[in-house]
Amino acid sequence: MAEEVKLLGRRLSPFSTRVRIALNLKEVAYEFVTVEIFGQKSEILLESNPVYEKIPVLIHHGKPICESMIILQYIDDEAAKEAAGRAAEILQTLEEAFKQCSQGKDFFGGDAIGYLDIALGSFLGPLKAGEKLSSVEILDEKKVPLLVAWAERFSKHDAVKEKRCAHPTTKPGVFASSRSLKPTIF
Ligand SMILES: N[C@@H](CCC(=O)N[C@@H](CS)C(=O)NCC(=O)O)C(=O)O
Repeated sequence: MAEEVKLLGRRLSPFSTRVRIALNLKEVAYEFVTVEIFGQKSEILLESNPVYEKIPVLIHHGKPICESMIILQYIDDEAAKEAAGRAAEILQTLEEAFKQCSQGKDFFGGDAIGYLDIALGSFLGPLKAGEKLSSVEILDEKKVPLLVAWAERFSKHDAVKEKRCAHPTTKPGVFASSRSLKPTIF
């Protein structure tokens, strides 16, 4: 939401304040436009919110969004989309790095999982969760095919799957450390 964000409101309007707080939290720069709501309402307000003629109205790239709670949801969604976009850029760099490090082999470390595989692979869980929450596919096969294949190999590796295994005698939720133990709880 970096450019062209306008907020139609008034300083003392609590509904406008809601939106200002959300924009500040997400560090979105915006132009605050004080509009007339008493007597003859401002033209820009009538154009942007012709049905209710109320503030606040957020104008993003010329598109008006009305109702403070809907605006908050919109700001949150846009911030999530932007974060996903930034993650996608970083992944492009990693795709290139994988090509160079792996030299056509399965892992960053070559034939076997190395430190770099572990360092990056441990983020795959949160990354997948982020994809679900934002409905944006970050590990996109069309954009980063090598990384997608690597992530699949990495996730299927015994050493990675093992973190889900529990010792038969341990209490639920306590992870076992031995590879030979069979999973009984998860
Ligand atoms: N449900 C709306 C309420 C907005 C609202 O009541 N705004 C007041 C100012 S605080 C307003 O624009 N009043 C003008 C009018 O009712 O004509 C929201 O959450 O955005």
